[in-house]
Amino acid sequence: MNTALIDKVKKSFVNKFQSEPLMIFSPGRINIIGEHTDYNDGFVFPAAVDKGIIAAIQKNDAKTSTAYAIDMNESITFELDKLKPSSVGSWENYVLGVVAEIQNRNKVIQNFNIAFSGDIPAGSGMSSSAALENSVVFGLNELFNLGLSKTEMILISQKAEHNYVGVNCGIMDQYASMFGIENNALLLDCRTVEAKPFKINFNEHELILINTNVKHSLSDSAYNDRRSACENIASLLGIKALRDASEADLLKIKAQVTPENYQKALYVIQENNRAIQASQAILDDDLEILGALIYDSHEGLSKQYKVSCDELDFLVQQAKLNKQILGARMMGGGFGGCTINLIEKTETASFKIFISEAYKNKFGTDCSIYSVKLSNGTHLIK
Ligand code: GAF
Repeated sequence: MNTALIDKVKKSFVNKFQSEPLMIFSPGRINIIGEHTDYNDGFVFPAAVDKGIIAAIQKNDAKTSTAYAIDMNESITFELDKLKPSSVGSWENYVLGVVAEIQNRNKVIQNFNIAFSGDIPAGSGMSSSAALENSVVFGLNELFNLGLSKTEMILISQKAEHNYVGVNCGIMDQYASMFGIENNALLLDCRTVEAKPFKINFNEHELILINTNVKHSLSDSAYNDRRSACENIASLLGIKALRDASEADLLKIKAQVTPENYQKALYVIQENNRAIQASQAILDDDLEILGALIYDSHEGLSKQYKVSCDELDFLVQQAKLNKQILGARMMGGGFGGCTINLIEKTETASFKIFISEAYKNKFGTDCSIYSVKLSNGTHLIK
């Protein structure tokens, strides 16, 4: 864990609030495969990583609560019985939304202070937002002995995202961040909200992330639009969610939907199958197949689901030209953020140099490259 970051957050909290806080680590996540399947009740294959949010939290005796975003040097003070969403796009909604959703469940909290910082870049597609939400709900659960289970906590985080942030997200990010297991990825069934852990050791290969460092606007509304398109097609099919449909079912209603929405639903059905096939490939130790599924996932996200962008497509095209990279795809909601790459370890150093230069030449800006370790979920730092 990032001990320098823990020290920084603790010191900032003590300086600002003059009390000893509880310290929480809440990780970001990667996702091996299964993108935009979670809100279709499907399968996803994420893992918590060793980067995330560090939060310091403690009760106070004041009549208000304060949240301090250390990196932005911004704080907000609010009254617990007068909560409302802040402006769109603001970090404040991740905190306020969680507090409001806890109270909506008739759980009683008193005033508190929280300070936080993180080491995942916002917009990288590694879900700093779910990490922050989980750190708040986890911290408040500890402070006020709310007796919430981890599953209740992630449902609160998700509702905060829906009602305060305005993104109708699925449950993948909050689940992976809360329930992560060191060295494991989690094959999560988003209908039952239960996961099977898979120990990940790719031997001569590893996963690396390449961040485009772009986040195109409209991504939140495009996300919500896609979710409603999927739900509309599911109701046309008379099923609860697209997870229950086969390609043959979809074909029967082809004439009743636009070609664009047909492709989107087809993508979801295919991606859901790919997530299950990927878990089998990992069990079989067949990284060639896993890699091919990952490339196919990107193709679908880009051409059928249309949530990629030039920068992500470029990174994946370049990866495809390199035989030592078995698979690459965009990760997360899309329109920017990272690609995830399954690469031979001996190739990583030279590919980093190559792709950094190629990306700079093409877009005039830098990409960033990260290695990540698969980590445990949200927990107290002792
Ligand atoms: C975002 C959402 F928050 C997730 O729920 C998921 O839908 C993902 O995009 C796409 O797979 O991270």
